Amino acid sequence: MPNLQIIGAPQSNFVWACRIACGEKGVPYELVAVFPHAPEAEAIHPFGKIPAMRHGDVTLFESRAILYYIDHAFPGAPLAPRDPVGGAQVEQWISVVNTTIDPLLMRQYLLGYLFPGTPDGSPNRAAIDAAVAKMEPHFALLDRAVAKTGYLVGDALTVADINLLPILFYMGKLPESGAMLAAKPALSAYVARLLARKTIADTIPPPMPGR
Ligand SMILES: N[C@@H](CCC(=O)N[C@@H](CS)C(=O)NCC(=O)O)C(=O)O
Repeated sequence: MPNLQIIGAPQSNFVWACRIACGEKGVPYELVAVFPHAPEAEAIHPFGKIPAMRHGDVTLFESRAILYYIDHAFPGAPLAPRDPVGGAQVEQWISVVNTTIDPLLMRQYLLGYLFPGTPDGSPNRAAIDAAVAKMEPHFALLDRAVAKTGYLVGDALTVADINLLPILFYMGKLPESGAMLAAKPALSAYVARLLARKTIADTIPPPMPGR
């Protein structure tokens, strides 16, 4: 079987999660660093989004599916509990992050800074301020969730943490979200501890080109 390819720019939180999972499982991979809607992404993802994945004849789109494949197709310590309750709790956290937290924190707030769509390229204050007004409960929820064990599920790293950490990394870099994160001791400690983990420290994304 040829090496697995993760297709997508390293700045994408979803691409980064897939790369961390490869690192944790010891799976060699090639990063095909392309932006959304590049031919390599369009060839696999029906909407041209990133990440996509290719492993021999296996192609996949959607980070959740790619994380599942990496965890289940290769030997090594599981990245999610295999019992129904633990496994369901991992799915619960991935689902709420991907359907509720990512849309607010990344798509609305972060992109309000990075891709503001304003005539002069200045931050899109309307989008940012509207997001900021709703963000605190998200940080409070996550702070409570990791307070007990230092992980979202059980007492070990799972794909739920791998899926969340890239978002929190970006939140630490912007003023309003950085202040909210700093005000949450358990969540701040969680981010600092995970960022020091080799598979994560080794794959910290470069800045967006031109920013
Ligand atoms: N639900 C998808 C979301 C992927 C996604 O939104 N990727 C972004 C980059 S972080 C993208 O490709 N955006 C381009 C677009 O939405 O057209 C997943 O989990 O893989």
